[in-house]
Order: sequence, then C-alpha cells, then structure tokens
Amino acid sequence: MLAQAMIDKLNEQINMEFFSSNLYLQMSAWCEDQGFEGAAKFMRKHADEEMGHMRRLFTYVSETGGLPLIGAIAAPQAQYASLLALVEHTYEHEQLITRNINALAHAAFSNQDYSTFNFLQWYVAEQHEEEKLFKSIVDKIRLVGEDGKALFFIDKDLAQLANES
Ligand code: OFO
Repeated sequence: MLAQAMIDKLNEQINMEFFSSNLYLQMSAWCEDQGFEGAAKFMRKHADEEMGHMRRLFTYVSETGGLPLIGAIAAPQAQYASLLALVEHTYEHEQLITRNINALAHAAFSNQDYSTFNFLQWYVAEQHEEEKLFKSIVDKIRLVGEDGKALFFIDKDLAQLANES
C-alpha cells in the first residue's frame, strides 16, 4: 500500500503524461497543416507513446492499492513559429518531465518507498532516451538550416524515425 502523498504525486505525473500526449498530438496537427507529413506522423506516434507512459503509471497506482485519478488537463500550445521552434519546445518539455521524474524518484527514495523507486527506474531510463531523441532532432535542424529543401529532408527523416520506433 502506497502512502497517500506518493499516490498524489503519481497522479500528478499521470496528468503530466496525458498533457504530453495531448501536446504532441496537437503539434502533429500544426505539422500536418504546414505540409510536414513526416513530422506529423512522428509527433502522432510519440503522442501514443506518451499514452503508454500514462497507462503504466495508472496501472501501478491501481495495483498498489491506490486510486488513479484523472484531473483536468491543460490545453496545449497549438501555434508555432517554425518546425525548429516546435521541436525546441518538445526538447524543453522533455527536460521538464525529466525534472519531475527525478523529483518523484527522490521522494520515493527518501520515504523508503523502494517499490515506487524501483518502478520509476523505467522512467529514468526512458527520459534519457526521450531527451536524446528530441535533442538530436533540434541539432539536425540547426545544422541543415531551415530553407525549403533542408526542411523537406528533415521531414523525410522524421517519417523514417516514425516507422522505425
Ligand atoms: Fe516524453 O516522456 Fe512521458 O512525458
């Protein structure tokens, strides 16, 4: 049985993962609208992954005797100045999620909740991957620039990434 304070924190993270999913789904609409089909596909796929993050937490809370609670989810940003601005936003968002996961792991450890600490290790590893992935896309766009031809190839690249993962 988890402490109520830990259940509350995990529920906040459930909310954050929902938000991440909505953010990326909303971003996919911007990409689609701008003609970046590969980027749209990539963001949509990533929105699904975030639902996986949410579900994993939801299951853990419920399996450990807590009540997962879905609260109100804030509306995500819908407009972006450019594809680079959008991807920079994803990278910043992932860094925020990493800070949240670290704070959760710290709370679990300092409260001797080793079950939750152990459960969170999957998220610690996942955040490393997520930051690496989004940073690599930011770097790539900065490298090739943002003219039409460069963005065409970036978009192709993102379509490929969506098919791989
Ligand atoms: Fe993108 O890692 Fe969950 O939120």
